[in-house]
Amino acid sequence: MKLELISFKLCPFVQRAIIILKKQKIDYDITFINPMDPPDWFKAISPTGQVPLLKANDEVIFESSVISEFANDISENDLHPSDAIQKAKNRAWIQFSSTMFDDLFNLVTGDEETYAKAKESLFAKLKKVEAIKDTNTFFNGVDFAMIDAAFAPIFMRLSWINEFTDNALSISEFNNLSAWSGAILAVDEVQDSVSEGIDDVYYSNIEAREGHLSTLLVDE
Ligand SMILES: N[C@@H](CCC(=O)N[C@@H](CS)C(=O)NCC(=O)O)C(=O)O
Repeated sequence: MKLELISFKLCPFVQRAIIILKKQKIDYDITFINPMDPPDWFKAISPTGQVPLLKANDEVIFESSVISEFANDISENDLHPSDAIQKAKNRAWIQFSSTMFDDLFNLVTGDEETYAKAKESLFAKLKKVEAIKDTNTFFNGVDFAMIDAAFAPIFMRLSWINEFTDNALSISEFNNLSAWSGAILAVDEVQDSVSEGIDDVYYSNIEAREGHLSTLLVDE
């Protein structure tokens, strides 16, 4: 099957799909576009106008969670737990985590009030995840799973922001999440899921947005 992932370098949803494709050792081509100024061919095939979009032969698959599930479905190794209840719980927490991207967007772009509300919202969610996460390396134990890929872009962006500021969004109060974040960010496929220098692009993006977060940046 010929696979082409239509992508945008800074997109956390693209990153989730890339991690699964890499973890499953699936061959694919990657094409970068700017979804804010998409080419006509993309507009013609994308129902939502959003990336990621996966072209599988002549078929179009959209929505990052569906692309990730598809990549898992066509692989021998299942990155979900086999137990139906555990799998459902993993999927539920993946969906729960997706709302954190709205918080991250508001944290990067918002004025002081929006930033404060977004931080409160994000940390209330992290607290809930901390309460159900145990001391296992990954979410389900020693093996990296779909849910670990789903959280990777969140932890990566939090670690960038903490590095760029005086730990403005430190998660050190959450012991289980801190350890889990460290384990996820050390995985090769997670590190390889972003282009080199993307952290600098993220820094520049924070500066360019001129939100409250840009006032917290410390010179590198
Ligand atoms: N629910 C979508 C969200 C994807 C998304 O928001 N992608 C952004 C880039 S990170 C995008 O394409 N934005 C352009 C737009 O919304 O017009 C998914 O999970 O694939």
